[in-house]
Amino acid sequence: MQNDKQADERRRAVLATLAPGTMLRDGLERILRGHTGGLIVLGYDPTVEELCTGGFQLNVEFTATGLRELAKMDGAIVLGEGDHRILRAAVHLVPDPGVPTDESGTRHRTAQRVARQTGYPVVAISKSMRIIAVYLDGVRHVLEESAAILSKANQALATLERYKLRLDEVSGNLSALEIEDLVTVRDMVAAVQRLEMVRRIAREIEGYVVELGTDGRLISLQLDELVAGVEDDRSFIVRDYLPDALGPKQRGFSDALRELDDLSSTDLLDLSRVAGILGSTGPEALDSPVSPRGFRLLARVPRLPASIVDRLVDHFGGLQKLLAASIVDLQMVGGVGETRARSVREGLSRLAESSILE
Ligand code: 3AT
Ligand code: 3AT
Ligand code: MN
Repeated sequence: MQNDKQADERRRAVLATLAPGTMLRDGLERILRGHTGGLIVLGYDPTVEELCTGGFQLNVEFTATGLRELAKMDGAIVLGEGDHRILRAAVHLVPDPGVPTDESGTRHRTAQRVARQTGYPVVAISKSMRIIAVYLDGVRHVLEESAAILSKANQALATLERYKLRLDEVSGNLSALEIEDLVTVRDMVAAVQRLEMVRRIAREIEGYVVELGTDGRLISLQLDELVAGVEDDRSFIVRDYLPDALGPKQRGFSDALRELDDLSSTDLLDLSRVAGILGSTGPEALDSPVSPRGFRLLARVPRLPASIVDRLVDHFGGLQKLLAASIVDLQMVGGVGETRARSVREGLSRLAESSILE
């Protein structure tokens, strides 16, 4: 799971350097339109040097037009890592023939082998199929046209919107139950589950945004708006309900968040599994009553700094006590003067009024 995540991060980082709007992508598109094909290694070190035979040593600044001109020659182009300086052109690459490849054409076989052998990404632009592909540790990833990615991204955004509506419902319901002190593990876990589902689809859309580069700006704006506060709410809810000390291993707050992250999509649908991560196990765990500490609702009180929220929760120990606290009680907490006490009191009362159970 952790390895999957690292591979995914790396894939995104590489795709970002190849996304529309970058000079590199501009160069690749020019080669594609020029129908010459191309083979480009995105990094140079002694391992790459050993695979290079023939060609020309250049070491010149990268330009998209330069890249396209050089691709008219047979052979491969080698760019520096990061700055993409054009180091060598028209080289014949001779990777170890023992490195496995499932491609058939010589350009693509070479690209896959060089990527596996050197660890650098290698781009192959096919002359016959008119496709740009990047090999990352031997895995082929086709750079699709923005229109195709956009349509997938829009579909995912529509799903996200539906998920978000459902999340707002579940989370509003939880707030109302919290105020009445009627929460069961099931209600709390349902909100955590929905938050996690929204995060996951959002993460998928972030991937499209990376691949879209400058073409993904509108998608990115819509995404930001839909997921505003979701990340925070997820950690507030865990801080609200995670029992203080969880067994001898002292599983803490960040362990719980990571375990939620690592849940498979099937396990995420199982409320008992999610409840387990939040410290409720046993046959009737889902129906047992629980009370929040108050982090999530206090975060909805305007202009209240996180440090004060922490102190308030520390002092009162739970949401019910906070709701019952008078302005004088609130002022007992360090850093809370009369004005702030009043605004906390009013903020909480407003929340209580607005979330009366339907
Ligand atoms: P042309 O004059 O362009 O025909 P060339 O020496 O410039 O020949 P290219 O690099 O254009 O050669 O390669 C043309 C094709 O030759 C590409 C590939 O299908 C085939 N080819 C080249 N090297 C090998 C090889 N080692 N094994 C099998 N096929 C090869
Ligand atoms: P296309 O889809 O036809 O573009 P391919 O994988 O079928 O790619 P080819 O065998 O047709 O590849 O070879 C096309 C060119 O790829 C020929 C040469 O300029 C380049 N090429 C192939 N192998 C190497 C290599 N080992 N080093 C440098 N350039 C190579
Ligand atoms: Mn070919």
